[in-house]
Amino acid sequence: MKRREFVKIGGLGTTALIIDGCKASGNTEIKEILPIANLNQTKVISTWSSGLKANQSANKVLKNNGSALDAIEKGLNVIESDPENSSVGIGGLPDANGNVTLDACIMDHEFNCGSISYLQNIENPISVARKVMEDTPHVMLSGEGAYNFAMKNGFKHTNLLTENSKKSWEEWKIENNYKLPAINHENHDTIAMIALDHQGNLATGCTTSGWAYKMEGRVGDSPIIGAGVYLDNEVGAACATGLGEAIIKICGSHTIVELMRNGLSPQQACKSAIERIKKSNKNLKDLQVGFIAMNKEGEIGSYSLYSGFNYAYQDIQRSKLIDSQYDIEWKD
Ligand code: SD4
Repeated sequence: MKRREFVKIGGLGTTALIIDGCKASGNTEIKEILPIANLNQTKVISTWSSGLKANQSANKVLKNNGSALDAIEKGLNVIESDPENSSVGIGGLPDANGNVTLDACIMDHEFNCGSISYLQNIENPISVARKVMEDTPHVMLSGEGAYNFAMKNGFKHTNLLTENSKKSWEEWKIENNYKLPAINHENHDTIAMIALDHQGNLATGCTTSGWAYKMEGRVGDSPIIGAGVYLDNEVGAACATGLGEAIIKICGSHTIVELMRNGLSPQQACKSAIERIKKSNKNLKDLQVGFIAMNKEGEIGSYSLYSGFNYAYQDIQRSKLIDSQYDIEWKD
């Protein structure tokens, strides 16, 4: 890939967002051009197609001059409360013992961050993470402590295991004899989001029930600042989805922000992080990872190890699902 994706095409403040394709061969191709109004407008990106709905809610906040941080919380709340999404909040697939355990984190433009891990029975973990950030001297609360903190702060005890998720778990126990399913190209839909507000501030967050049928106590990348998300308001933000164990090993989101600091576009930085995923994992089979990133100028990018990853883009004019560029074509 030769150059960055965002170019000016006119003298009237009009710009074009060019999302270019990077195939494993290294060929560059222009995939599509989305005209947008100006560089300072608000925008939001989030992982997977469920991001379309989350972006809408985030965009409402941004349109009303709200902060990127509020947009992230409101956007992610929508998916956490949606029982149809099997990787997040209510309806999330449980661990091997049948307990839905949640990981989430949030970060603002001033390096403030909050996180919860192994939280159970709370519908909106991203809001608990925000409370940890704003109302405690800590960054991360976990397990029972996180639950007790949530209860003290007015969150409601909620059963997150829906009939559908319970049924899937029971079938898994019988059919797979407790063998963990791989996080591959199609079986995950954790939501991670980046928003840019009218003040030019970024925020990011991520929320998930993690790897379906994981070992009891397992925590993934999603609540780990630097792995699941990272943000430096002078540079940009990045976040991740996919196999948390692989993302943690390379501090995925932090790596991307540092690469952007060193001059790479969001797209180039995501691609480079996927190269590191390849280098740091001997067995790439059944290991999907996808990154999305946005820099301070509002340029966006994404890259995944395998085909099949997509992300939702929304600005004041349009909402769109974009197929991510990737390294390897998935073949069953
Ligand atoms: C995890 N990264 O717990 C999460 C899973 C994920 O879409 O992203 N699923 O490892």
